[in-house]
This record gives sequence, structure tokens and C-alpha cells, in this order.
Amino acid sequence: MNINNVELVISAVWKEQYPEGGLPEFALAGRSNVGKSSFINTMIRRKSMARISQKPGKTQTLNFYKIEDSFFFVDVPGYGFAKVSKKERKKMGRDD
Ligand SMILES: Nc1nc2c(ncn2[C@@H]2O[C@H](COP(=O)(O)OP(=O)(O)OP(=O)(O)O)[C@@H](O)[C@H]2O)c(=O)[nH]1
Ligand SMILES: [Mg+2]
Repeated sequence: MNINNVELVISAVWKEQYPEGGLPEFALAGRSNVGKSSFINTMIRRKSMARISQKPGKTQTLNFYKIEDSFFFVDVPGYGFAKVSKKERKKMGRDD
């Protein structure tokens, strides 16, 4: 399948920022560094739309990629490697 239209709609840190409109959303949960972002890139046939890294903890926000105006892939942070400062965590919301 050819994918012509991929749009990073938002890198969200608040629930209020999640896109509206009711399109289906597909998100992969898993430990950090297992290849969630890479999987999305493979699925949409883009080398580096979703940012990847050899170091765990690359993805730090909920990144909503709108595919062909019909659904979202949501790239989420992995768990296990929260390399986020206390200050940043406060900004994101609950710190517990
Ligand atoms: N050998 C191998 N390496 C992979 C595969 N998929 C991804 N990688 C590598 O694994 C590393 C981590 O990939 P990411 O896609 O950034 O992992 P992630 O799950 O999004 O990590 P976080 O954003 O930290 O949650 C990168 O160096 C990728 O090149 C795979 O199928 N095989
Ligand atoms: Mg990632």
C-alpha cells in the first residue's frame, strides 16, 4: 500500500491536546528502546518520521501521526527509562 499523506498533528503532553474528530488511534505500548517508533516508520514507509534513537527514552511525548486522513498512529514513550528532569515531569502533570 502506498501512503502519500502522513502528518504529525501534535506532540501532546496534555489530554486536552489530543486530536478530536474520532478517528481510530493505534498506539504501541512497550518498554523503551524495543522499536516502537521504528515500527511506525516501517508501517508508514518513512525512514525517520517518528524519531528513533539507540538510546532508550527517545520518545517523550504522545506523537499523533495522521495517516491518509483516516487514522492515527500514536508514538508513545516507552517505560523503564524516564530520562526526564523533575522540572519537565512537573510540566507534564502529576509527579507521582
Ligand atoms: N535489531 C533490530 N533493531 C531494531 C529493530 N527495530 C528497531 N531497532 C533499533 O532499536 C533502537 C530503538 O528503536 P526505537 O524505535 O527508537 O525504540 P522505541 O521503542 O521507540 O524507544 P522509546 O522511544 O525510548 O520508547 C534503534 O537503534 C533501532 O534502530 C529491529 O527490528 N531489529
Ligand atoms: Mg520511540
